[in-house]
Amino acid sequence: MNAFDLLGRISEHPHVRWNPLAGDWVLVSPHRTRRPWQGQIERVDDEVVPARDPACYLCPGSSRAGGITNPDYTSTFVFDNDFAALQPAPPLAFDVDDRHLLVARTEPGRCRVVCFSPRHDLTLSRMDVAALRAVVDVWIEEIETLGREPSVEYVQIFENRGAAMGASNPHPHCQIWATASIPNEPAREQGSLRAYRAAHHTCLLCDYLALEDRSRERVVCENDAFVALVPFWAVWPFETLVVAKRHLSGLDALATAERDGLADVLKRLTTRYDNLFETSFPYSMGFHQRPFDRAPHDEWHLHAHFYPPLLRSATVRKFLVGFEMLGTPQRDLTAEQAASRLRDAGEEHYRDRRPDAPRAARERDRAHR
Ligand code: H2U
Ligand code: ZN
Repeated sequence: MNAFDLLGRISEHPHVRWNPLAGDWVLVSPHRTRRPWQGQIERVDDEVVPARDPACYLCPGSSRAGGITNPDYTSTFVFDNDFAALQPAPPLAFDVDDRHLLVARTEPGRCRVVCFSPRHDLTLSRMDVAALRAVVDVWIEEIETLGREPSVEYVQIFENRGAAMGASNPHPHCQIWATASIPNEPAREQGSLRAYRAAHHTCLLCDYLALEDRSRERVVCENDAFVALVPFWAVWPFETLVVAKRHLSGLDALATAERDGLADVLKRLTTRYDNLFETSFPYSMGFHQRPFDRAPHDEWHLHAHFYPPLLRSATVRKFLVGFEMLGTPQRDLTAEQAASRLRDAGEEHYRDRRPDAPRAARERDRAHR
């Protein structure tokens, strides 16, 4: 039996799947899903968030820590994190290695905060595509500026959305951390991408996209520039990978139409996420791309990971604990089932569809468009 037919038959049985990017395994236990997925999906009304919150330190005109006042911005707004985890010039520079057991060095870096919108109550899913495109442009400007700094080797853009993922504030924003070395996750991926290229003379993600394009089982949505899919090796229940269709090493290599394509796919995917449990869907997301060490890095293929914690409803989340902390991450729902549910979730936002959506929120949304 060929691999394609075999893969179609494994979905009923416990098995492990290989993650070729991270270089590790995930345990899939699909027989356990018959139980939860026949249950009713709970609907939880979103809390009504005001369009502007005087207590929010990200809103236009607000005061931040240290007494700085935000400008009256009308689109995006970027600033240096007042509580930065990294400093550009740490006071003590050191590099120690005691028998390869006690190893440490200073890590200079910069931390930035990007507000996506002056509106306190929006999310990527509720912003229009033109506003999302402005966010894409800011990301590119930031990586270009930070990537030029001699001490910067990697620029990590990430968004923690929702209290479930530890976001401190509902105001739509992300963070950018520029570091002097490559963080663990992109470093692992770089090793995998390089090894694959050396062995096959092709790109791991280009080859993977071709397989997914043929089967269509795990594709959620796409446009000319990007595909959003549930990776075969997904760990989080509704984890997705947003992959550039063209072999590009970073956001800064996106052509104009591809930048539009990124804004479009982000809007559509986050809308599907919100629709899944009719809630403002929490997640951590971020881009992986080449480091800024001035080497060409042809092995890199631009992509974003979305890691949402929700499993069964707006109130039931997945915990990576027990066997998953000490052994291997495990999932019940298969990647194929998750992709099918995200396809079914549709791209008309539930708040536009649902007559009982909070009235104030509806009116504000209308005023915004
Ligand atoms: P998170 O919600 O992802 O934590 O992002 C908010 C960031 O905003 C957080 O990193 C910063 C915090 O350090 N912040 C400021 O820079 N200035 C402030 O006045 C409050 C919060
Ligand atoms: Zn705000």
